[in-house]
Amino acid sequence: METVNQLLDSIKDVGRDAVRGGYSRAVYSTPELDLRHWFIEQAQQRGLDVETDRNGIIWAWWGKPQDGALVTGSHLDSVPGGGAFDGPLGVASALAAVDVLASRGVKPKRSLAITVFPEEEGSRFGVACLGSRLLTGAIDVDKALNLRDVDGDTFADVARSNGLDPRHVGPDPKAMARIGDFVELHVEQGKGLGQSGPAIAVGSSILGHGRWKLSVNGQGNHAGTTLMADRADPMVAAAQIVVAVRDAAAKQADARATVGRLTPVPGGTNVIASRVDLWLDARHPDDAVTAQLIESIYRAAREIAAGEGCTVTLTEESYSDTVHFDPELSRRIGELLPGAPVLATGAGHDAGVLAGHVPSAMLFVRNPSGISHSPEEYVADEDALAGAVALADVLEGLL
Ligand code: HGY
Ligand code: MN
Ligand code: MN
Ligand code: MN
Repeated sequence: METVNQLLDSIKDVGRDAVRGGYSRAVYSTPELDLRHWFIEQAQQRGLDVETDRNGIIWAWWGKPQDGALVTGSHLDSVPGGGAFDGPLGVASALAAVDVLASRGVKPKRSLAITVFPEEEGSRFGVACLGSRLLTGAIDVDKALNLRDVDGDTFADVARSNGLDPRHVGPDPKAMARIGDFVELHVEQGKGLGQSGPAIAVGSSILGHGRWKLSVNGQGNHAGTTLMADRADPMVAAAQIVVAVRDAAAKQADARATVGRLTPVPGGTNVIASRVDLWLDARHPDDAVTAQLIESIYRAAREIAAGEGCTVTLTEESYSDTVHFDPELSRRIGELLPGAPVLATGAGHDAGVLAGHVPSAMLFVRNPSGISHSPEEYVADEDALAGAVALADVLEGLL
């Protein structure tokens, strides 16, 4: 059986993005479907029984599907131009951990399942952790089915063309009952583990985080015939709003706010845009502070837009409160990984969505630079191996 590094190496060419660098593996795109097939093959090679549930979550079972099982897993979709480890490290480590448990002759007292969640990044339909939100009922099903990708395809259409029945998408108490404990291993996103010392940390909490869309409406017009004094140019307002977002977050200790995506409509070089859509990602440990931050950003945006003869609207796309992982499960994991530091994370995860419903915990594997959502994301081979063994130790201790 391959090691975690060999497993990752076997998918290193799937979904490479020649333009952005890194990987672009949007949910239900060809690369992500190829990775799903890779996972299913690897699981079946290990004698795991594989099923895909009504929300497109893949479950690979060691032992018969049962309530109260031990579940580990992550995701295979990526952000555009993402790194090689965000998601796949957790999935590959789970496969490698099953090999370690088998080589140790472990006889599980309860079944173990490896899960792969769809649309963890929300890169295609705009809502992060869409699969686990559907599973737990954390998103309105109609809202989910009507989410659209950049081509205008709805999640319902794309789900249907990938074998799901939109009429059955949504909360799945039967599947939830199968999760006795959930543990997700993930590449560290940030610099908590540093360059030396333990390579594996135990997660404590996930920062509250949300996504909002700001639409600046102006007057579309001709770039050559419209005098500067006669313009209501939403791009000029949008540029100032991006800076206002940075300024508002800089005033709040521990706040983060980013405009990672900005789309002028119609988007012609010789056209004054009629509208500019900006997508805001804002995060803070205190949900009330995040709410205030959004209010101050929206106030500033309205003033800026008015100054440019434009208007602006704000809509919330998704929000997740700050989440604390299960203290008892995390304590047991800490005992199984003596000396492992405990780290909070600023990144959202399916483990965070599940944490409101079942005992859920996370392990983080060192990423020396802390850079993630970038082709520069990195895990050294020896740290990836240590992560897979740590996951095996934790699973053995919990089985
Ligand atoms: O955006 C996040 O925090 C996660 O990587 N989906
Ligand atoms: Mn991830
Ligand atoms: Mn991510
Ligand atoms: Mn499409």
